[in-house]
Amino acid sequence: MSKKKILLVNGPNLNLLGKREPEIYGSQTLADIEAETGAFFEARGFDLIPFQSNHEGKLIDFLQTHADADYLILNPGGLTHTSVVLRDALAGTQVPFIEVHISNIHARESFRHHSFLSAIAAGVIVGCGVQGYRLAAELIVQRVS
Ligand code: CA2
Repeated sequence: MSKKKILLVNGPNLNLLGKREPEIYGSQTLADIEAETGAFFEARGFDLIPFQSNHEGKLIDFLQTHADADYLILNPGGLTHTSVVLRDALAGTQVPFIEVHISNIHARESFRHHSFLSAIAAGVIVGCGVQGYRLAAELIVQRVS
């Protein structure tokens, strides 16, 4: 049987993790998170494909290219609060996804309180720090096994 294919997608500015604003986003880099999440899935017989872009269209192209994936962990960054086109892409591919936010968006500025994506997410993890990615990974292993 072929391995389950899991995507880890991070949106704009998340390439700066661990390099700026550690009081909000912690000190782990995106490379750390991708390596740890990849090792977690590999140990359980899954393939993880990580991707980050600062460009909305590149994120959409990636999601469409991998529309055969079994599950997606997605931190859309600021696009969470603005992007109808990303929501349309996610609805179109129908890959189930867990939306992850490192910070507690509900405790921040009011413009961060609304997500265009949460209504079509399989789950949402908010405000658990970078550990949110690991929590999403554990949930996915349970759900697709
Ligand atoms: O809390 C989250 O994970 C966010 O998705 C992060 C976005 C923000 O716009 C959302 O409201 C909540 C921002 C990502 C920017 O990431 C940085 C990381 C380190 C330093 C600077 C920015």
